[in-house]
Amino acid sequence: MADTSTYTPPKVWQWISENGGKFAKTNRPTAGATHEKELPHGKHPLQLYSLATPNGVKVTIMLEELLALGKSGAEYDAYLIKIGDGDQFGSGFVEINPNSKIPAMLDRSTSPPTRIFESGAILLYLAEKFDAFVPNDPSARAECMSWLFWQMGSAPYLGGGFGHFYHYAPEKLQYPIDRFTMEVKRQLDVLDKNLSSRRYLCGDDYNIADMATYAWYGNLVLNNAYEGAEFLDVASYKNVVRWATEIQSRPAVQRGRRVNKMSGPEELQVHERHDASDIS
Ligand SMILES: N[C@@H](CCC(=O)N[C@@H](CS)C(=O)NCC(=O)O)C(=O)O
Repeated sequence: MADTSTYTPPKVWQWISENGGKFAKTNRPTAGATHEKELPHGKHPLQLYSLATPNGVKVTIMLEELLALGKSGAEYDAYLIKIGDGDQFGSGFVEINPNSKIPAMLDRSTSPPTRIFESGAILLYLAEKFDAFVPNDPSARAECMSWLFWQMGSAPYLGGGFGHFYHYAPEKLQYPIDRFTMEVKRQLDVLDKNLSSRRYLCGDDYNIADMATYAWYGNLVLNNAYEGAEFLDVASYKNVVRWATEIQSRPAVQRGRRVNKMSGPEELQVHERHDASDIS
């Protein structure tokens, strides 16, 4: 039986800043900087300001894959943005991402420097800049863009929907848990059916759509995100598990997952990255 507790919305919504939820200290209904704070810069062309969440690791995986291909222009400095402490609302960060979310990047090899926010936009910017991990043929590129944008549109149902209500919310409510579990299982089935006849999301070649989707759905089926593996029966999506296992075994993926990491085994955490030797 569905949860029947009800809430009658007031005429005009009011912000209750301390609602006890996990993100109560950082979530707010307004945009813009809350404090002055300049961002640091290192010596490399690319400056990344991020954290090793699924949206963050997409970009560090791509940078490590580019470096593994020998693209030395992809050398980068990665700085930690502690979103739990509100670093995303500092004035320097808001200048490069007015949306106050990680990841954000600054390319200082252009004049003036180019700012890029939104993980999908960063992946595409890097793929185009280095002519790698995105197909050039128009039809193949369209397929890659379709899966990349599928990921960008779908993952908020997984993280903001399922993850939030199943794992983080202060109360377990059946209606939103059912709603988002059904959607996430449908998404896993979309991936599983596509991967039943393809090695990677778009066919034989690994590209930015795989990196982006692995960071969310690969992590979900292999690493038990939101402690939801059993609840979602992730093992039954066998093609997704096979695809994610192959991607996770790539050395560049292993390295990318460690950059800006603040949780898990301490020996795997690389809070800032300025040189290949930082990820030993
Ligand atoms: N669509 C954005 C989403 C980025 C996003 O939601 N980032 C989260 C961490 S995964 C964040 O910075 N949250 C901090 C906040 O909401 O204040 C992207 O893909 O870059």
